[in-house]
Amino acid sequence: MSIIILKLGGSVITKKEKDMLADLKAIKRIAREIKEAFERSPNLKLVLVHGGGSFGHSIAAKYNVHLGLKSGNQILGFTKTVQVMRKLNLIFVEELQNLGLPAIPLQPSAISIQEDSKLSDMFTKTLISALNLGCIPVLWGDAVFDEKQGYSILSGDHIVPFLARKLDSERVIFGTNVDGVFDSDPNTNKNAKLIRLITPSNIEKTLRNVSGSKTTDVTGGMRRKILELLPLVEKGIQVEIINAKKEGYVLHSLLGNKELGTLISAQ
Ligand code: IP8
Repeated sequence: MSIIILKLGGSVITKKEKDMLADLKAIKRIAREIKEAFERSPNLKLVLVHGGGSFGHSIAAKYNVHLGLKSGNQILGFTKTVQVMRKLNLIFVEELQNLGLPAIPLQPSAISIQEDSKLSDMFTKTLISALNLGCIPVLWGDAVFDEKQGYSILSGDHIVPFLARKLDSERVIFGTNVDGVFDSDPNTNKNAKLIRLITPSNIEKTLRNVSGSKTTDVTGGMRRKILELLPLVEKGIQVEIINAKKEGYVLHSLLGNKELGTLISAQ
């Protein structure tokens, strides 16, 4: 069975109105949905990746971690960013384990290296061993070592395409706080329509209207996400963007329903 990579956005598992506030209710519900997905589909092979939300992004922005090392006293900011992301991961993994799911954290900053903010390598043998053992590897957007800049931010959105290629996965699912990709900004246009299917033929028109993130987000937003997913789609990997804030969406998406949000596909 093919591996599914599910990214849960920071906006889904944290509350953005305050620094370092986990959305425990959402985390517990998503953990229950993942548990049910495994009960109903025991051969599921799942890799989880989560974002930074109000944990990683605010501290990274405070210390300009995304710009790399400019002066010595910023190194503390780098290490603090790693640490707050470990805290968020701890909360998430604990909830998964509480339900009996063998989730295992794999700290991206310990297994990855970047070059000019671009992920150049990740040691994935541990991840593959974890999957073969029946574990659920959990990775996250992190501050990581960078051969050019000293350190930089590795977004969970970058981890997903890297792993999808390396693990030969067929499906990647982005659980976000919006229903999918819209033809215009739904925050300002109440007639904005959800685009159900994006293919290489309508991608350019779609991107013209898709905006970036409105909150403190040092790694981009929807536009960048879609752009980075294109090469994956061209390789035949199906990408889905769903609203993970909506009850049951993570469950049904994991069980194979591809009509919950926006599907980006080669055909
Ligand atoms: O929320 C960024 O990860 P993302 C993580 O997946 C940090 O883009 C440390 C800002």
